Amino acid sequence: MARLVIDPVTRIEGHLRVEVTVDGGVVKDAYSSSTMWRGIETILAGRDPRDAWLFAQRICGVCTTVHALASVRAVEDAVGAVPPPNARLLRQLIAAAQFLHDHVVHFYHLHALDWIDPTAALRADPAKTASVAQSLSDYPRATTALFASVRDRLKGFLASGNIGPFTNGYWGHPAYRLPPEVDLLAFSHYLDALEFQRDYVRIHALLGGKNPHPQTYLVGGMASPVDPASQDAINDNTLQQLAQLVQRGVDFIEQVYLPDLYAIAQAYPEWTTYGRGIGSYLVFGDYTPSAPAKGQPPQGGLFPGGVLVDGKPEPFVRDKVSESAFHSWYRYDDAKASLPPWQGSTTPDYTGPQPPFDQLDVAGKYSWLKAPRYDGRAMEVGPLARMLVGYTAGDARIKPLVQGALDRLKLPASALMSTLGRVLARGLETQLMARYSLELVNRLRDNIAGGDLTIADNTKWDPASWPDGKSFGVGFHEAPRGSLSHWVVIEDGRIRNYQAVVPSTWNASPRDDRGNPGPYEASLVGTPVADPARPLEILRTLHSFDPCMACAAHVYDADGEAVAKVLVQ
Ligand code: NFE
Ligand code: MG
Repeated sequence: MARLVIDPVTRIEGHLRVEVTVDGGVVKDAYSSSTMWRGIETILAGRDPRDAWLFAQRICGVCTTVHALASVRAVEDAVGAVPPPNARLLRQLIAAAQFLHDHVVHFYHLHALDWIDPTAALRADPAKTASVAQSLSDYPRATTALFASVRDRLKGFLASGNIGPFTNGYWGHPAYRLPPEVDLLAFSHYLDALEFQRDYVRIHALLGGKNPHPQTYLVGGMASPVDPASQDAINDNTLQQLAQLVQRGVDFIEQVYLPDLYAIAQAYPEWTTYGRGIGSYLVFGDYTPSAPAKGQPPQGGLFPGGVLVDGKPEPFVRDKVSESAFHSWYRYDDAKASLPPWQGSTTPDYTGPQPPFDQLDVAGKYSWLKAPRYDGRAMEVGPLARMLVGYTAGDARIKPLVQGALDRLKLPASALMSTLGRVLARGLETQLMARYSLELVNRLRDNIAGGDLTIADNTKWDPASWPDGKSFGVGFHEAPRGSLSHWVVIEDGRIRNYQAVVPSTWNASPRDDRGNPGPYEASLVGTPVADPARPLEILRTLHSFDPCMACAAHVYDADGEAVAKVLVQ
């Protein structure tokens, strides 16, 4: 029995540590710990609720914009402001751009190197690579000369000894199994994806002034005027640029991302049997034309809301959400309580060992993440949850999309509940979002052309117009990593309590007061580990969730120290 510690888990955002026990080459038990805390919830207490989104948005620089959106929605829900159609469309367009950008960054820059070995790509034949590429898609950058030049660049880069994010990769690990030509093809697309992601966020510059952290939100609507004829507003020229960028997104997803995803999926069929996880899924629902009802998530949108408990569909019920801090470094008055977010508290209470240390006390508190629960259960949120809930509900867009992918890979639907299923679901919903973005541009154009230039409901700007006494608001959003909610309590024009329940908190959650594990913890059990000093397989499953512990400066240790520590017990 070996205890394996991976700290930091790299190629993610923020600080994640996992401790696993490995026996007979298989993970028997796992503990997930976030080793950082930033305290935005406590920073928000006492502030003007109209400013909250500016602070909340700084929770993360990778899932930029999503916390601004959840925050304005929460405050609008509390004070009764209803954003008009243009504002709702602009917000969806900004969020959709984020969604596409984030998933492309994840697939190529945060996860692909778990499946492709760039050192093996050096053995590829550029002419064969070109014919593989041309057999997979119509993407024009697929010539022998291009792949020869990429291979030479890669060779020079690896020989330079200064290989940045590629340092300490587990290159040559027996779990890498792609043909060298597919390694070279995917690596070439890794480079193309850098350019794509840089260009695609121009949508945020056009609609939000900048990226990360677009600046045009407003409680009640948006602060960016729309006027087809004005140079100082979102105008016809902006709409044309948006349409071009969005079309580029559709092309990149369909010609590059999805073909690469299928090529990887076909090479690693056993990864549809590992990484199942908790087996229950939660989706709030989002991307809908209408404004949400008071205290409820957006209904009837691109992503239908719902819950799957051990395969059984149920409607989402808001008041079943709570957070336990039994194994988390926070103090609750009643340590065993699981608190609904409006009654939640954030009082830090670090009781862990002082560094340097070998192991966390996993019988006690061991993470800066609380344990969100739905009706007392851990739930997986994110792409797989969205695709499974939509598929099970027979959603008109999601069902055929998922069925088509399953048929193509000759897989049963149950195979989706796996490491590779999570990666596949992310690719499929990226395609869905790319096509939906085209619709959004058209709807915005039509709405403006019809003469509606309203961008905000200003009737609830003045705190004198807000409800007397305490008011409660919740803002739901389906962020790239999953279901996000911000919960606010307002009194006398000030924030009395602010709680964010974030996708990675659901997925990376520690155990709760009843000892039930979170999704990362459950998903690692049963994962094979061929070489405990190079736990590539554990990274595959963890990265399939796209972990984010929150945005923080994070340095990969180029000497390899403390990246893996194996204790034999
Ligand atoms: Ni910082 Fe995020 C997304 C949110 S998950 S990446 O998507 O909310 O913690
Ligand atoms: Mg929180």
